[in-house]
Amino acid sequence: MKCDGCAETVRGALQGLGGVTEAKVDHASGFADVTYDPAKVTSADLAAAVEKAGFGARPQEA
Ligand SMILES: [Cu+2]
Repeated sequence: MKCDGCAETVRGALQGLGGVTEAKVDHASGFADVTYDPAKVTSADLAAAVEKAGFGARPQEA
C-alpha cells in the first residue's frame, strides 16, 4: 500500500464482507485493524478479500 487510495480500496474490500463491523487501514504502517464476527467470517476470508483487491495480506491475531 502506498497511499490513502490503496488503504481505502483495502478498507472497502474488508467492509464489503459479511460479518465485518469495522475496518481501519493505515497505509503508512501497512496494518489493517479489523473488527469482525468470527462466527461469520474468518481471518483467512479477510486475507482473501484483501488479496482479491490486489494487495498482499498476512493475518495476525490480536
Ligand atoms: Cu495508493
